[in-house]
Amino acid sequence: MRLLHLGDLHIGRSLGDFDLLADQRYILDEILRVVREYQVDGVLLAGDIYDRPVPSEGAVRLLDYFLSSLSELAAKVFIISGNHDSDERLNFGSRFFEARGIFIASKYQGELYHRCIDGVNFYLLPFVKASQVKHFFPDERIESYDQAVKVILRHGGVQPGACNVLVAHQFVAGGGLVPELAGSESAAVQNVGLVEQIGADNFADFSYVALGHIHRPQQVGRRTVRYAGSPLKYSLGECHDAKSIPLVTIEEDGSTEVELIPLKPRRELRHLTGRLEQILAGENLQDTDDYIYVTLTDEEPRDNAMGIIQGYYPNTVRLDYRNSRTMAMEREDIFAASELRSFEELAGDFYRLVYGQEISEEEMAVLKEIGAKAGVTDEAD
Ligand SMILES: [Mn+2]
Repeated sequence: MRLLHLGDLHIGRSLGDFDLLADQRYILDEILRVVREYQVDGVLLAGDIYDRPVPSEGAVRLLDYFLSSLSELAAKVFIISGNHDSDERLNFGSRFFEARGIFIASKYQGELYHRCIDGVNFYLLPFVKASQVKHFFPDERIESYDQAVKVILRHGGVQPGACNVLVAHQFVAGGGLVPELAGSESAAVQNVGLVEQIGADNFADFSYVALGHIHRPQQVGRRTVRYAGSPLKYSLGECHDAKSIPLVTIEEDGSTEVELIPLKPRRELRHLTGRLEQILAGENLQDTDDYIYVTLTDEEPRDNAMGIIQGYYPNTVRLDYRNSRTMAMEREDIFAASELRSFEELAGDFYRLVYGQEISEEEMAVLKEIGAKAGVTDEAD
């Protein structure tokens, strides 16, 4: 059986002020081409289907187009919800869609979703938090996400030695290694704590584990436990990443091959650094339709720099400066002299840095109260 693993489509996402729907339509057409060319039997969608719980009309239309096209190609589709999806909305029509080979598990309700198709067991685990799972197993000790997933799998009826595939949307760390983030994941993912991490050791009984949540394509521990990554670059941090989708071939004995199919976007995402004249010099102008982040190294701010650059690169997303002034600001670590400064001064500096204005007396009072409770202010404060 041949499966294609996709994660984190985030349909409806934008890049700065630019709507990415046309780029997403393009990349989904590329994926449909792969499905056709390799005669893919099933497509695994590992959560964060939409970018938002309430997707735009255009986003709904695009997912409708993608699912209808997959159905016409007779590919089965397995969908779970991610933390960006609304479980109720994604569940719409799921009982009808099943008759057409589209399987949706958007909400964990005490039982691991399981379907056996052509001898392969598909287990679909939508995004879960420990607190949600606890509710179904009052007698089990569930304090971390790892314990939650262990309990779900233990009660899930997974048969060791059978041909098992799991689709999940969680933060999985393998053998002490934490996955590399792409930078476009939500803040909650970027600040994930130990409590939210799940060990890859949970997956010993699975031939393949299709993960979503992290946007950089990578394996976790072994080759057959993977994050597909988002199919498009959704942040500057990804501009040097190579996007791909895993094509997974599972033999009857459960042995698994993974081949990464490279994805080419409609427009690349690039980062240009230099003085305004260098960036716009004729010999440097190329692929002007790409999405561009610009870092100007000019010492003085340039009038209407964004407007000028967009005259050449209409899809310029963002502009910032890197010169002796910005570097001096970076060097000036406000905590460097923290020993010599009061809590009030440090808090005031931090507030100014983040909000660009002075902290109010009320806010300072609240901060000092919290500081005192946490034991970071001295008695005099
Ligand atoms: Mn995501």
